[in-house]
Amino acid sequence: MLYHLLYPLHTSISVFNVFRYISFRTIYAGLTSLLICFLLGPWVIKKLSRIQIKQYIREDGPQSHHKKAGTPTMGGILIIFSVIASTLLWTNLTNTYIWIVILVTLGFGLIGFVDDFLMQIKKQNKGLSVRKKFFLQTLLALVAGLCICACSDFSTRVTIPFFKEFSPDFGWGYILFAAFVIVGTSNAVNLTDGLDGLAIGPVIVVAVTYMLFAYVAGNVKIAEYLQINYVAGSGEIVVFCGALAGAGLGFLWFNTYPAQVFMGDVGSLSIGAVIGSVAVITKQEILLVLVGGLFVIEALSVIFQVGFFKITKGRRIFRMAPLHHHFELKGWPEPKVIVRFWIIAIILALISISTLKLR
Ligand code: 57M
Repeated sequence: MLYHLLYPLHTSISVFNVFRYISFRTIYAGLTSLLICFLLGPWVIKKLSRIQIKQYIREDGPQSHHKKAGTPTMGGILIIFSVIASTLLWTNLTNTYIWIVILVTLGFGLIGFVDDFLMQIKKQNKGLSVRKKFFLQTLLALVAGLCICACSDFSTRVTIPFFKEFSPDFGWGYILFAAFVIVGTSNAVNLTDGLDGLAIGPVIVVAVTYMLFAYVAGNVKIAEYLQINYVAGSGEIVVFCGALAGAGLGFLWFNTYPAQVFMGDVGSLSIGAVIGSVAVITKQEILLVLVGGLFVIEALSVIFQVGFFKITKGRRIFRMAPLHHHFELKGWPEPKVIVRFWIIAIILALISISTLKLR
């Protein structure tokens, strides 16, 4: 909105020319969402506590989690609100990709909201059934994939990291592929969100990394120089990633150990899905496996644990899945698991960025 209101004034007041720059708008989008979280955070937490939106803790979980009972959840509402408000203020609203990421955030947020809400009604740690949740996620992700593919000039070629020339064209299959990326990331972030700040830390890292990828993909000269797929209009996604990173930092202020609030499914499902969408739009879809490698590791630990448990009728690879519980049960204090996982997320992001050159 600010872009549309103030940039046109640059012909008479030259200082408004800064609104043209993606870098300027990204910084202020980040600061705006951060400020919204800081200002509204205490009020939202108080409100959630007052209306009894409190986390139910599983009996079978690590002992250390029982003291977390009663922590307000659904703090994701704060993240979604600040990201969207900041995006509306600082992006070019004629950009279709911006509306797609807004709709994905709201749509997946709604699924998470219903899930969290049902948990509150049932007064136990179970919301929507896995089947229903998966169906709704897939439906929405297919719509998002279709909208992305319908954008003019959007290529259905997939970028293969480390290969300059090889970029297979998935054609209509790209919609299914995009939906897979979006649903997979949504669930992987959800699984990771089991310790204070564990998910939101890597979300910030991933948002900052995709800021760079979106900038590169949206700039015809740099894209050509680095020989990566150019995506016209993806530059605005940089501003969105800035808003996401800022909201992540603002939320972390309250979610850091010992957490005053959890994000709930409303937060984890929507943030995960929008990260998947950003990866698709910037055409760094497969690289997300590395950028968001921590989420992948957590999801794989569950897949292997459940698979092994079923095949061997009761034996386990890890003390408990997802992986963060394994280290907790080994006796690592919670902050140690969290910070070490963050360090891994940063290392993976740095390696991913190096692929821009390593090709
Ligand atoms: C939800 N939710 C947290 C909070 C957060 C298939 C199976 C592996 C699924 C998995 C599962 O349900 N995962 C997704 C994870 C829960 O947090 C809430 O959920 C939201 C995110 N969706 O925002 O509202 C608990 O996590 C802790 N927490 C924090 N700090 C935070 O900032 O401490 C969350 C955020 C909270 C709080 O304790 O209550 C969750 O873990 O439930 N299931 C599991 O993760 C379970 N694993 C399991 O059953 N493993 C089995 C195998 C065979 C599948 C095994 O290894 O034997 C564990 N979950 C819990 N306890 N809580 C089991 C033990």
